[in-house]
Order: sequence, then structure tokens, then C-alpha cells
Amino acid sequence: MRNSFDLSAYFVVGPQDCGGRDVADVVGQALDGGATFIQLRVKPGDVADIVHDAGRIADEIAARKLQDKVAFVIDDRVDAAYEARANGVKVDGVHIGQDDVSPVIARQLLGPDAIVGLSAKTLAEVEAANALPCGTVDYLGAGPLHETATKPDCIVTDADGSTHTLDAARIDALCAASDYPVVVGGGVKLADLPLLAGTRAAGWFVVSAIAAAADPEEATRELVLTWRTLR
Ligand code: TZP
Ligand code: MG
Repeated sequence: MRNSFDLSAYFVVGPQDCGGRDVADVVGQALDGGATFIQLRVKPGDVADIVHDAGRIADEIAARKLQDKVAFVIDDRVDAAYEARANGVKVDGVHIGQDDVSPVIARQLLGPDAIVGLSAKTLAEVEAANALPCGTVDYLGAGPLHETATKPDCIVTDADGSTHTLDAARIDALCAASDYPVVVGGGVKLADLPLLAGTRAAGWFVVSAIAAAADPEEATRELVLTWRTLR
């Protein structure tokens, strides 16, 4: 059976985001603060490095007995997720972008029990995700709420070439159109949670609000408790 998952407090992180701190330690702190979903996003990364870090992050999750509560996926690299799972590392699945391997191939490679997340930031991308074979995709990731130095190329481009970030109305339009839960991120900080909580988003995702915080555990706890109060 596919693990159920909680998108409400979704932490995306790789070694490049941790200011010289160990990525598995930072994930451990985020877990102690209440993160509900972890994505390992290594830029750049080769399979061996990703599988190594994935094993250490899976150990942090297991040490807290959170394997059935906190989902753990790898960004982009279906090959690394496949290899990790083949080596007995508890990776639940992948999060893929529009330019990565197709979600259908990811599903075929990882099997029916894996979690497959897909980035989709326009109505056209949401509708294309809806049209995929049933059971291909589990959730969508949308952004950015704000332009962000963590992923400078993340911006929504309309058919006429104009670019924009998301706002509450656009988020609600994506959520209403989507057959899947939608998690929203990109420049999200504590102060954005009231706006997000007023939308139909299933949760928020962040990199720097946790990874670059002086105290990642406390930063996560503040986000999680604030979200719980708002929802
Ligand atoms: N996908 C869309 S924006 C983004 C990703 C991975 C980066 C978000 O990083 P931050 O630091 O929370 O703005
Ligand atoms: Mg990607």
C-alpha cells in the first residue's frame, strides 16, 4: 500500500542549502520541529552522492520512528530513488518537474507503492496532470509565491510570454482545477502562512526558511505551530 502523506509542512533541502551544516543533521532538526514531508534536492548531484545522503536522511527519519508519518522523496532523480530503494534505503518516491523524466515513466520504474509528486504552476500543467493515467501522480507542487534566489528560474510564464508569481486567487484557481492536493512554495516565510492558509493549498514547502535559519528546529516549529493555528 502506498504510504499516506501529509503535505502541510514540506521541507525541501540539499547540501547546497545548509550553509556548511550537515544536510542529514538539518533534516533531523526539521523533523524535531515537526516537518511532515522531506524532499532531498541535490544541485548538482550524482547518483552515488544522492543515494548516500538519502540513506543518512532515512536514518534520521527511522531514528525518530517517523517512517510511516513523514514521507521522504528525491527531487528529479528517479534513477537515484530507484537505486536507493533497490539498496533498501526507505525512499518513498520522487518529486519531478515538467522538464524531468515523465511521471508515467517514474511510476513504472518505482511501482504502485511509490509517491510521485509533480511540479505544475499553470492551469495547462494542472490539466495535463489530471489527464495522466489514474494513479500516476499523487500531489502537485506549485510556485513561486515570491521570486526566490533558491530557484531563480522559477516563475510562471503565461501564454503571451508575460511572467508573474502566484497570489491567493491564482493558487485557488490551480487547487480548484487539480485532481490532486497542491503544496505551494517559493520564497515562503512565516509571514506568508496567513495568506496560504486562506487558500485551498494542502500546505507549504520551503527551503531557506528552514535550511538557512540559525536554528532549523525552532524555525520549523514556528512554521508548523503557526500553520496549525491558522488551519
Ligand atoms: N521549487 C519551486 S521554488 C523552489 C523550489 C524547489 C525553491 C524554494 O526555495 P525557498 O528558499 O523556500 O524560496
Ligand atoms: Mg526539478
